[in-house]
Amino acid sequence: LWAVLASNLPDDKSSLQKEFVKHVEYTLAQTRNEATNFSGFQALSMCTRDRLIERWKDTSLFFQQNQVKKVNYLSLEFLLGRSLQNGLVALGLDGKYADSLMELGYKIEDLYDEERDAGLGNGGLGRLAACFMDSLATCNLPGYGYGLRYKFGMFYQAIIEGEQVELPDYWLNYGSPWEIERLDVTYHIGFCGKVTMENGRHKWEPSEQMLAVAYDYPIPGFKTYNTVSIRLWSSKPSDEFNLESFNKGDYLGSIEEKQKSENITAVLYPNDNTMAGKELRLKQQYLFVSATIQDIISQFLQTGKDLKEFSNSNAIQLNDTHPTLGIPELMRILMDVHFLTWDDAWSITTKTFAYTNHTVLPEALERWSVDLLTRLLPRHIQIIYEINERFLRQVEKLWPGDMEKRRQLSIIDESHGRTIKMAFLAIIGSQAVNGVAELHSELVKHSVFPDFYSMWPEKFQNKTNGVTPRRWIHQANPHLSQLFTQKLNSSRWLTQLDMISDLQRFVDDTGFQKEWMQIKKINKIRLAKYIEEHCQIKVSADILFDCQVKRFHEYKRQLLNILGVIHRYLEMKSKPQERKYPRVVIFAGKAAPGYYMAKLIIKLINSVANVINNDHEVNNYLKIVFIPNYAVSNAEIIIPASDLSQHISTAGTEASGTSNMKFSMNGGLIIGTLDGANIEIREEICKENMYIFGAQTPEVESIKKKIREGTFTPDKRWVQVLTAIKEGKFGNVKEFQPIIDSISHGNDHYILSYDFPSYLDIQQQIDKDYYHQDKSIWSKKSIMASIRCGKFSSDRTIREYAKQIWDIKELQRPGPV
Ligand code: DL6
Repeated sequence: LWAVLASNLPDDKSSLQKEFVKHVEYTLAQTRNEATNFSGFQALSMCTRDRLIERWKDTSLFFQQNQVKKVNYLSLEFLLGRSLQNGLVALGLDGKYADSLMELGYKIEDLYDEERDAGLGNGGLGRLAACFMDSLATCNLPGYGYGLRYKFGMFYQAIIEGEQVELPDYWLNYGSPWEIERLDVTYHIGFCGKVTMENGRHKWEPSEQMLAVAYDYPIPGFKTYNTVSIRLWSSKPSDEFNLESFNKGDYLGSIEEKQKSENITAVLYPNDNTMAGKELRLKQQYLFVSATIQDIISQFLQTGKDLKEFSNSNAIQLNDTHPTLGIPELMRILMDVHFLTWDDAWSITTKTFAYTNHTVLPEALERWSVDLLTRLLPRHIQIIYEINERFLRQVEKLWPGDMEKRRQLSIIDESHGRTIKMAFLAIIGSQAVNGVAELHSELVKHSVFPDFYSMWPEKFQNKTNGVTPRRWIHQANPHLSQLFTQKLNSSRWLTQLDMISDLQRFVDDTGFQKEWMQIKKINKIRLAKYIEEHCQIKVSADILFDCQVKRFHEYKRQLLNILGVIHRYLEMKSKPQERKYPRVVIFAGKAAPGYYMAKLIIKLINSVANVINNDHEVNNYLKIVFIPNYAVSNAEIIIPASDLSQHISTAGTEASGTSNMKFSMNGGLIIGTLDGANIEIREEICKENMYIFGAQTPEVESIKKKIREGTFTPDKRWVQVLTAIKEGKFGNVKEFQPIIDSISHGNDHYILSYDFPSYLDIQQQIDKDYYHQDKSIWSKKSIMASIRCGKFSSDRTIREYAKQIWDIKELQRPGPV
């Protein structure tokens, strides 16, 4: 009877409408007259969720029954964006629901627009995790995501008088239709207290206790029944704790304590490529890994297998070092709770974990103070010391008597206060370490961790990033998706992106080129409308759209871009004949709230925009737009509309970049340095279809030295631009002095002054190509940039991880029976 009752939901029009109305009337308790677009969104989401839950439960059961090895992807960030359209597309019901709801008076796009982004991440690292979950599901790979359910996601960025203002993102204000609260899945998390010995074993008695509660988010695969999930933890006071305080008669005190524990998962730290070093962040990290490891072990034990088999059933991937405490936590549980020996526990641990490095910037490499760790996690610090001691014995064998090596390789850094180097712990405790693009992985081996590489060359790998074509082409650029499907006579390209290279046969076809550019125009009109609504600036869709949208960081060099804009402006002002290549330069991105220089660069951009956009002599030829609150949902509008996008980091600083892949797939040409994945994109799409400039990685150090020593003479165009700022042409000179200082007097750490001339030269070439009377020149480049990007699907990346790191196999749950 149960099987019949629980059988699959029908999807004829009348059933879809009934389900929808049922959710409006009963779940939301609204009448037809009360229902707004927002309630329409909620009801449709719940219809979608019901169907996803069905698939997700079936998939989990199928994986369990088949006793497959699975990967557990641990990430403090998942930048999911919106889920409704994605869910409906995966179910193949987007079209059917659009028709069904039309009859009920709803336009499905309006409902999509009601959804708040789930912004549980800062930038590339968090969005990569979201793309990976999509690919795991689509490639039928057994994978589970684990993360934290922040109540406040990435802050909302407003621009007020040119400055970034941060506002809270209370994305759960109206609840999330996607989450399934699992009040039955909770784990105890301890902090502080003491460690005693009992029967020769360590016993940790924490003095602070709380609970982590699970919230599950289904993630559907595309063109497969498989549906995986992300389990996010939320902190909650533990019952014992409240009772104890209550018994002491301290009622209000106990409520305060309750709030303290709820605070742990309250907010996402808004730092990208820098670490905050706050106690609360360390507590987040530990709560996260402790709940996750307990959960993985508990599921494993349900299979009845011996813990020694653990690593045959589980791989654990660390998305950067943020979840590295998982290593001592697994050791602790294996030894102190399940009484395994050190050697057995260590053998399991080092076969299970793998670590992805996402940055070479020293300020982003995590270190935690030994004092703080000792106080919060007294048992873990013991385990870390022991790991370090045993590791240093290996170092001693390889470099006998070399105290300097011992100091350099120790997990404990004694140089400025005692700190734990989390990357060292991650490398020592993992079976594989990978970078995220070829150049980056080489730097990881040879510049960042050379001694570890010499000890364990076989551990080090490369896994070039990728992005999901379902969201970044099909959903964001429906016209392009249609064109691909029509010309390839199949939609299989959505799961085999390499197939789009077949379209190369159309590259010289003028009809195809026209259709291609028409699609670009439609997307530009959509973006122009968005800009008018959000920035009150009118832009023409007939001119070149040049975008730099990403987090604000000095190494990403938005400053180089705006200095280039100033140069363009000065030229147009002094030479009217230069007013011939119209362009709109679009910026978007957030700066970490405490990153003074990044925020000042945002201010400079807006000040320059203010001057140029109001200058009637030139503003038909040059406009600057700063789109506030860059997030996944507006990236889906910006990216398909770009003619040109800028990925101009100092060579050797950007680990990979992923928006470069998204722009290129959507036919936007790249102006970039030979950095991160730009290099591999160029290899794929050919050098004539990309605008490369600037110093290359091996030269950078000597250029920096010349700049420092004052032996480098900057180009005169550079001097002119700086002079214009110093003369106050773009607002308060004093205000922008720190920016000037950061790139003058030998201070130019990111070598902007060196790269500036080649940047301007290549920009001139771009103007000529874009506005060439032979329009096919640009169209061909745009087509090639897109159709040669098959490699950059996250399906390719995830299959490489599956095979070369996790050793997991595809397993597809057959459709409904
Ligand atoms: O791997 C994803 C993404 C890369 O594409 C970017 O190049 C890189 O900057 C970013 N790294 C971080 C590092 N954060 N921490 N820690 O976000 O990763």
